[in-house]
Amino acid sequence: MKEYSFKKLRNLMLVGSSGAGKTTLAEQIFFLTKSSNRLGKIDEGNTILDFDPEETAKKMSLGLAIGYVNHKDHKINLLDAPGYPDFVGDTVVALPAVENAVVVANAAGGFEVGLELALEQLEQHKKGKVVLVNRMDNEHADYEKTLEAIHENAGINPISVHIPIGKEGAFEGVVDLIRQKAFTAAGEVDVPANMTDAMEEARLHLMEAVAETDEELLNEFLENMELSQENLIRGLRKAIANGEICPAFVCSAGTGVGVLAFLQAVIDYLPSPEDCKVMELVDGDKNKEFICSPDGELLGYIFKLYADPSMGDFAYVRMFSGTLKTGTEFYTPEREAKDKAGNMYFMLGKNRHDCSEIHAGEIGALVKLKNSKVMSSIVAPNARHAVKPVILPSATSWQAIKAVNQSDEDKIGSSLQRVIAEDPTIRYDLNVETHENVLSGMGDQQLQLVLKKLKNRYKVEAELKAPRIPYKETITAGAESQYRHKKQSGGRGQYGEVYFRIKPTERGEGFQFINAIVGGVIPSNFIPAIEKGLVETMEKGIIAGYQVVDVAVEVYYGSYHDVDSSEMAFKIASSMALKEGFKKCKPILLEPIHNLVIIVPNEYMGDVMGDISTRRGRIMGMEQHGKKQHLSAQMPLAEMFAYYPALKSFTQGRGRFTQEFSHYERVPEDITQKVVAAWQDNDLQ
Ligand SMILES: Nc1nc2c(ncn2[C@@H]2O[C@H](COP(=O)(O)OP(=O)(O)O)[C@@H](O)[C@H]2O)c(=O)[nH]1
Ligand SMILES: [Mg+2]
Repeated sequence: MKEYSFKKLRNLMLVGSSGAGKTTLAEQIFFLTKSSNRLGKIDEGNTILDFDPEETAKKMSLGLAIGYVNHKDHKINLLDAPGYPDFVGDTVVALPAVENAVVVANAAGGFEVGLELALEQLEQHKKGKVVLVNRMDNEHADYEKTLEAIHENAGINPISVHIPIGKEGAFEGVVDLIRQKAFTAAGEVDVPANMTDAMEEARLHLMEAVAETDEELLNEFLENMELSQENLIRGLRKAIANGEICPAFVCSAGTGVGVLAFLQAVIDYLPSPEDCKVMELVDGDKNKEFICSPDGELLGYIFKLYADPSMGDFAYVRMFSGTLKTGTEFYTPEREAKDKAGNMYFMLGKNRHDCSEIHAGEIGALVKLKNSKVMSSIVAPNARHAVKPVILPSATSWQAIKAVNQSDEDKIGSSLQRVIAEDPTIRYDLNVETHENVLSGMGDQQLQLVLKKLKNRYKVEAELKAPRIPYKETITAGAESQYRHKKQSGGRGQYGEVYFRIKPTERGEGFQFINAIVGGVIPSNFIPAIEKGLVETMEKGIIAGYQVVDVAVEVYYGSYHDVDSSEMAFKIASSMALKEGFKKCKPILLEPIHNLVIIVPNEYMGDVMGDISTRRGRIMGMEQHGKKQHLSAQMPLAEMFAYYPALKSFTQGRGRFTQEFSHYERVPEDITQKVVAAWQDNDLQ
């Protein structure tokens, strides 16, 4: 297996709207570089990267796929990220694995939602950012307009390095502004005469942009009104690697025009692992610098898990430093565990090519890891540092999940764990208050896909339904209560009597138990049973079946019987006294309130704000960010379960939000009555 030096490697991730042509582009790259001898088509369901049955059925990518090509003595690894917003987690998690994010934009698509989302994800990405305008052969394709839309809406200013020759059906090549050559079906040729003015103008613009990133270059430019070819290339490479210039290219993945020219630019101008070998790692709560080198200390990162039903889990790994060999032992700090590399592969979609080593700078896959999961770092056995953790987006969709057939209930948990291990934005938790298993994630498509994978891979049928709200019960007034539990007919009797003072506590204090028994009216060995009776009753709920919180109960008097008293008798008395007393204490329900930050383009603000108030939400503040508002709001969880589809529908898909739990608050009277009535009608009692 050939070992590539850092300078001969390029790692790219294709991001952008679903339908922009990322998978088609990868396919065309495989074909043009002869990695594959047939051009796969999305519409025919035979591409190398969209191989999952769900993907070929839907004709769209649902998960990150990887491939690579050998081209002109270089190896180019390609990560194809799904563009649909529900699957954004794959992009976020895999970004640390590449030096370059290639934003693929549809030349005929305007400023698409998925494009906007991809650009948002890249805001944090300090490394190379590239725009590739695709589908230039489509009707209404417009290169300049597409770049302008990106500039206007996202505040990124893409600078052309290639410009198109012709458009739509007549798109036949690109002019390379640096080489001052054209690339067409005939290969590298002279620039057509009618393009020379456009080339000169665009080349000057490119020089100016490069000059602005470096003082020496700026002086040279101001003096000569141009840069030497050598300084232009050196300056451009550095500016791209530092994220100071976002270069723009143009192609048609469908026809292949411009694709090889783009690959040439990838080799010539885009950063390699050599340009990014200084990494910042975390070590405990400190940051530390780490220099990657092919023969240095081990450092890698698992950016994707693919659960193959027959082969087991494939962990896609990016090595930054050192060499991973079959048998290499390593440590994964995120899991605080050791692991060992077994068989390893270079992946081209679902096709795998055995390899015995994955070198620094490379991307490959491992199978049968014991402890490592997605987002695990791979470090030397005695090291404790880790790749900087990514920040996952918070959930926007929730569904309760249960097996269709009761008999699958046991199996569902383990199968689900395997399916969702592929996507760290999905969580599966037992809600102890509502006794439901809740699946949360980034959207309905994503959660539906979980069901399909469960069925196809593990033969488990599950269904989703709206989750119950984890209300809590509490009181607003104090009261006294008393209960005597007495059964003295036949056999051994039962006897216990308690007197309680019940009162509300501050919000969030939970449960307070006060033992104020004096003079042994209740022997001290029964006191724990009284407390236990309270705790168990409060767990089960009293008025609507939800946990009771923020209540103090003082036991101040009672009586016992020498023979008939028992722990059980006192527990029952305690439970009954609480139930009776609680109802006198003006009980209410509390509901979870979440903090939301809603991001919407200005033009939708009116609708979004109106909707928030119909959902019993409160607006807490707003901030202008470019052409968007960041709206802070609080909203009851009950209203949030269905919020994302609604927000998308009246913002043309452009609204987004993040959320986190804030606090519990009183439920309005009318809703409380409904919840209480529903519980009383129900067999949950
Ligand atoms: N005419 C034309 N169609 C394209 C081009 N690139 C992709 N397509 C089509 O656009 C659709 C979506 O492409 P796909 O590669 O799945 O987009 P992705 O979601 O970004 O991966 C498919 O029907 C492709 O055949 C292109 O350059 N020209
Ligand atoms: Mg795709």
